[in-house]
This record gives sequence, C-alpha cells and structure tokens, in this order.
Amino acid sequence: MKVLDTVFVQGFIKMANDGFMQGWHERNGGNLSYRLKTEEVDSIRTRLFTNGEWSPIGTKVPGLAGEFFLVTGSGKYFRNIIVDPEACIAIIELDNIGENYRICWGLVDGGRPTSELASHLMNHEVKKIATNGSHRVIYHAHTTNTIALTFVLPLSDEVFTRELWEMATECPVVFPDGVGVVPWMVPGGRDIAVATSELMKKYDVAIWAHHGMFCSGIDFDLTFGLMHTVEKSAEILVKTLSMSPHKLQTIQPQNFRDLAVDFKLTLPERFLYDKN
Ligand code: 2HA
Ligand code: ZN
Repeated sequence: MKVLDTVFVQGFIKMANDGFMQGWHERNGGNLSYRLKTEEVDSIRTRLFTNGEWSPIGTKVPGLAGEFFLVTGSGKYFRNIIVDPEACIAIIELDNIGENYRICWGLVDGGRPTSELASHLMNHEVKKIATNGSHRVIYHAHTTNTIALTFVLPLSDEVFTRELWEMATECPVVFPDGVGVVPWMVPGGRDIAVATSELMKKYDVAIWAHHGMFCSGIDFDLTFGLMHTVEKSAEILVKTLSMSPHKLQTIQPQNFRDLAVDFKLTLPERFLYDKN
C-alpha cells in the first residue's frame, strides 16, 4: 500500500491542517507525532527505506525501542503539510535501545524530524506505559488564548485546571485529571522534555508558559478535540477577563462535585479549593 494512501497518514494530514486552520501554527510553529501500530508498519514495510543513517534522539526512550513514528519535520510549516506531505513529514524508526532514529519515508527534500523530538518521544514513552499502549498521538501547538493566560495567571496546575474547568461545563468531563504547567524553559532540548513527560504521568495536557501546549491522546480526533476544548475554554476566560476582572457568577466547587456524581468522574479535590 502507498504510504500516502494509508488511513493513519491521511488522518495525520487532516489533523495538521485542522490545527493550521485554527491559527495555532504560524510559520513553522508546532509539531505532531503518531506511534504506528504493528499492522500499519506491516502494511507499508516494502515502501520503507531501511538503509538510512542512524542519528541520536538526544535522550533515551528504551520503552519505545524498535517502534515507528510519523512525525512533522523540523522547520516545516503546518500550512504546507496538506500541499506537499512527503516534503513536510517523515516516518522514523527507533533503534533497539531507543537512543537513535533513522528516516524511513518522507522529508524528500531533506531535513530532520521535529526540533521537539525529545519531548514527543519522552511523552510517548510515559503515555505508552500509563495507558497500556492506547495513547498514540502527541500534539504541540501555539494556542493563542492558552498562551495569553500564562502571562496573567499563576503558573500552577491547580489554578490553570480550576480556571479552565470553570469556563466551560464540558471541561471537567473532557479533562478530569486536570492540566499541568511547565514554567518558561528553553524549547527543543532534553530538560523541557523531562519536565513535560513528568507532567504527562498525571495529565493528558501540559501547558508551556509563554509558548504553547502539548496534548496526548488515543487517536487524532480525541487529541485534537482535547486541545480544541482547552483552547476554547481559555478563549472564554480571556474574553471574560477582558470585560471585567470579576465574575458575577461561576461554576462553584459543589457544582463540580455534583457533576462528578452524575458523569461518574473523579475530580481531584485539590482543584476544588475555596477561592474566598
Ligand atoms: O518550531 O513549535 O517548539 C516548532 C516549535 C518548537
Ligand atoms: Zn512550539
């Protein structure tokens, strides 16, 4: 089967374009990765190069040894993925110790996988364990309203989770575990990858202060939907704060507890603190 015709490559391209259309991917901002299923690798195996040069990942992900990933290319624009996917994205294979990768398909005009490869792979490794292999998608985008909030809210998991939950009733249902916040750090390296993957042990969402957001999920729809929901709630908060610094009424801690009962959720009490 042609690599471009596979359902997972088509889903990846659609998600990348959906993100671009949201305005989350100026220039080369953002990156996306997908951990292939064994049967997906088998369906395209004859089309993969197996003589590429190994390059260091920049970190160790032994839990992902031998796995294949579809990733966006470093410096490539999300805008161009739907126009020329083979130039903008790549399938990479990890070696048998999880320290090196090689390109097996794509990036036909040259290039390397995303500059955030270390973060993507460390998040995949954590999520593979935490979800028994069900999470396969890691998505990073420059979500405008969520970024704006990192300039005016305290950079704590508790405050971000509570404020986002309050702005849309669906939020505690969509991300009941809450969200984590990484303080400003230099992007592209191992340190920010370690900090993000630590948060991914607890949450499916990690916000990078003054930069963007990372989301993890089972498939393209759920992962995009998660980021969209968080960002929509952030937009409502930005609009509300722009009208007035004070809410006249809001969803109260007891309302969340009632919601948790009806929707059969566990909402950690540390997010339901008393604000008065
Ligand atoms: O340029 O978003 O964080 C890609 C990025 C780096
Ligand atoms: Zn970024």
